[in-house]
Amino acid sequence: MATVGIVMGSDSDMPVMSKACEILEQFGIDFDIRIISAHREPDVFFEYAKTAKEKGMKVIIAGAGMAAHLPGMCAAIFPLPVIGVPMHTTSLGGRDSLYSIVQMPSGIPVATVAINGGANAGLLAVKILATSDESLVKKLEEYAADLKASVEKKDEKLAETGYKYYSK
Ligand code: RP5
Repeated sequence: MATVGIVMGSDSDMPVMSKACEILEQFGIDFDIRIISAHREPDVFFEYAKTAKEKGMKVIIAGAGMAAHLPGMCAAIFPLPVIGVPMHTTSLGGRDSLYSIVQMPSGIPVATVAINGGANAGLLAVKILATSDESLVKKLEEYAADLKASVEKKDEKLAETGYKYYSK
């Protein structure tokens, strides 16, 4: 049984959605993935969204581009949190996807991340699950500490350039 469902409108979304997969793997969270087009196969989509909760999913991460209705329609049917990932598009730079996903009517929220924000979608799913799992909180704290250490490392390298370095 997967705790997180990852669904996307096309295989062209996979490079972005794979970032969410990587994060969930890193945190040891069970997930499954599907390509489902809400527009081109509404019956398949409806079955997916309708049965997700009984299959054990706690969060759905849905990525889509252009007239990106997949996340919003997931949120209309699935009673638990839905995270929307707007895809970058060549025609409108992903604003089309972003506006389609973020501008949900009152009562049906989708937690929308940045355009191409697959990694943050994964992290947000982890944070939602961490509200009832202390071991995930610990892993999130370690993740944050690693991020800090990586910035400090970059800062130290900068000091080696020979440019006047701002120090306290
Ligand atoms: C959306 O249309 C998909 O989510 C994808 O981002 C976009 C383009 O799909 P393809 O033309 O690559 O199948 O449904």
